[in-house]
Amino acid sequence: MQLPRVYAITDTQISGLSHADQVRLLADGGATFVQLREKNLPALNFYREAKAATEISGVRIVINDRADVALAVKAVGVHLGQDDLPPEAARTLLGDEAIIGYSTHNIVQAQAAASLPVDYIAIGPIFRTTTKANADPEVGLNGLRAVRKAIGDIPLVAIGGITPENAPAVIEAGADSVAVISGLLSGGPAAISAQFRALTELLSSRQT
Ligand code: 3NM
Repeated sequence: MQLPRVYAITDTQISGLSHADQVRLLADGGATFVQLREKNLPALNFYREAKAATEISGVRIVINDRADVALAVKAVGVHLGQDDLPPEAARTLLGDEAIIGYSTHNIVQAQAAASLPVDYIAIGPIFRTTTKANADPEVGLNGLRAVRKAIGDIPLVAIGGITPENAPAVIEAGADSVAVISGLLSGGPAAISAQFRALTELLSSRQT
C-alpha cells in the first residue's frame, strides 16, 4: 500500500475537538488518510464519532485498537497495538482488503511483525513524546535505520515526537511516513489544516 508522507492521528484531548471535526480540518489541509485514536470514550460514543468521521468524503479512516469499531463503521482498516487483537484475528474479522497496521517498539517486535498479515509496521517512539502514556524507550534515528534494514520493503511508519524540525531526518532514516499527533494538533483548531499542509509540503520532495 502507498502511505501518505504525513500520517495524521486524532486526539480529542490535545485538539479539544471531536474526531470528525479534526478529520474535517485535516482534510482541508489535504489529508486523505487519518487514524482515529481514542483511549477514553465508551464504545457507543466512539462508534458514533467514528461513524461521523467515516462519512466525511475524500478521507480514508483507520481505527486505532478496535477492529469491532472499524468493522461497524466500515473504516478502511485498523491500527493494532501489541496488546490488541492479534493481526491474524483482525484479518479474519476485517478481510483481505482491510488495511491493518501494527505498532512495534523495538527491533525484535518489528522483525516479528514482518511475518504477520499486516500492511504496514509502525515503530516508535522515535523521539521523546508526552502524548502516549507509558511510552517505550526512544528508538532514535539509528534504531529506525536498523528497523528499516530488518523489515525490507514493508511500508514503515515512524511515530513519537515528530516535528517539522526532525521529520526530514526521519524520512531520510528510512521511514515511508511520519505519524504525528501533537505536531499537528497542539497549535489549536485554526492551525491544524495549515500544519498538515506545511509538513506534507516539507516532506514531499524527500526520497526514502
Ligand atoms: N504511539 P506525538 S508514540 C500514539 O511509540 C503513539 O508507538 C507511539 O504522539 C509509539 O506525535 C505515540 O504527539 C505518540 O509525539 C505520538
